[in-house]
Amino acid sequence: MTFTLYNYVLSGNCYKIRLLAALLDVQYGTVAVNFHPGGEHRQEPLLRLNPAGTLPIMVTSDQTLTETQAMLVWLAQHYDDSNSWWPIHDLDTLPTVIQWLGFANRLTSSIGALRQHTLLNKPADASTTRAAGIAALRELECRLAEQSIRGEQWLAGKSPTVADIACFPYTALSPDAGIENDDYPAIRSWLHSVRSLDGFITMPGIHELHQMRDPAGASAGTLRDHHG
Ligand SMILES: N[C@@H](CCC(=O)N[C@@H](CS)C(=O)NCC(=O)O)C(=O)O
Repeated sequence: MTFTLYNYVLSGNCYKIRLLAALLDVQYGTVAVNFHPGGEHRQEPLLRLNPAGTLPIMVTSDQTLTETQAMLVWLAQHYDDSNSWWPIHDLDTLPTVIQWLGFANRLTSSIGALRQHTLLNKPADASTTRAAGIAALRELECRLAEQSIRGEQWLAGKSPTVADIACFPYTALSPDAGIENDDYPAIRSWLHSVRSLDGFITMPGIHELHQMRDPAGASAGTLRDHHG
């Protein structure tokens, strides 16, 4: 077995690992954790694996990882022979990748927290997390628009990296938190690029791209194609 993922199907962070594993065609074992309503991640025996009481947890043959972004790097290092997902030899791109891995934590603590508040009634300061989530989306939109002017469609460099996978789930899931992402064209185009990757898998709550409400409201409740 390559690794075991302690997994919750509705967790955006667990999904990052499932997604990159699917893109790299890696087989692995899962342990389903009753995150809600069971709260198993905050009890023994899981607390012994991760004292922080969070998911995902990845157990490999020689280590236990409890930070999602580190797990993405581990996966890419072990299973991406092209070294493009974690461009360890591209010293111009690597710092940018790390920058956006850090940014992914901001998406978790803003949109991720507000989504849990909205869907699972977890405590959160809704107006602060909402403002932080919108600020993060605006920042992401600026970056992706700049990249598009350079003729590049990914967060760092010319091909997708772990940074794109780290930032994808909570951006795509933002409507679950009550933050629409339709109004960000560069983000929409990037979401489409990620969804188009060979081997892409989805998760509940990630909406089909190109399906947007008619802005004029002419045909309320219907969806229309919006190819960008
Ligand atoms: N630092 C962790 C945080 C992950 C995280 O926040 N996970 C959420 C689920 S997506 C969690 O377990 N939250 C604990 C809780 O809400 O009880 C990482 O990035 O891997």
